[in-house]
Amino acid sequence: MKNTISTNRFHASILSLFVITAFLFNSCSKEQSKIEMENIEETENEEETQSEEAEVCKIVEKDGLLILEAESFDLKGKWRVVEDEKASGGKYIEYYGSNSYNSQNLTHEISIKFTINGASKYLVKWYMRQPDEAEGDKSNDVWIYFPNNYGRAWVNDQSVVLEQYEKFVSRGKGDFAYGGVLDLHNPKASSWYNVEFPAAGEYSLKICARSEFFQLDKIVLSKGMTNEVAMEKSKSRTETISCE
Ligand SMILES: [Ca+2]
Repeated sequence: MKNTISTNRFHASILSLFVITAFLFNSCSKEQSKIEMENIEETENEEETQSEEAEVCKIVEKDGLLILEAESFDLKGKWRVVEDEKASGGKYIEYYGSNSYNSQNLTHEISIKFTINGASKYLVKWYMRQPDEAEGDKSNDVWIYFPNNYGRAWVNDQSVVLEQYEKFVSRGKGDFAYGGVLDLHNPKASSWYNVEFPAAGEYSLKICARSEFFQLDKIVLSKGMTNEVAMEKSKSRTETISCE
């Protein structure tokens, strides 16, 4: 009889253990399934985010013109965007810091990235403006540089590789004026600004502030046309953005 009770208790214990194990296993499975579902949802969300992030937009050339709106530059220091219906894209940028005539103050260095389709040479011009109250050649220049030395000047009948920031200058009031030449100091020379890209790819342009209250509307890189045609064609054109 005693043995029977013990046996029954033993069976009951085994049964209890089985029920508890089954319950725990079931709970764990549910918890595991929940975690797996959450993981799947997270993965799906990540994939959605990635496909949204996958669209990359680039500033590209169109009809021989690569236009860089000044307001698309990554601004740093005392540069600000100003809205103006006279400006291309309805905006220009203005430098409101101090003059920096002898060297570059990198606090006010700004840059922009763009994409070139193949090896090519461009003429570099801009649309700029001086404030109405600016005297003579005040507020009319910047420091300019294409990183990796793609810029070229023409000095003493020779092509010169531009390895550092150089002064770029022109004049204009009222409407934004097309123009821009290099004002080199060693040796002293004035030159048009060309840039030669060796292959298709992404490049950048850097500008550093030189004169207070200078206003920049857009940069124009042209190829396969005269300067006059580039001026005419670029007047009403804004930058071309390609997203894929
Ligand atoms: Ca503009």
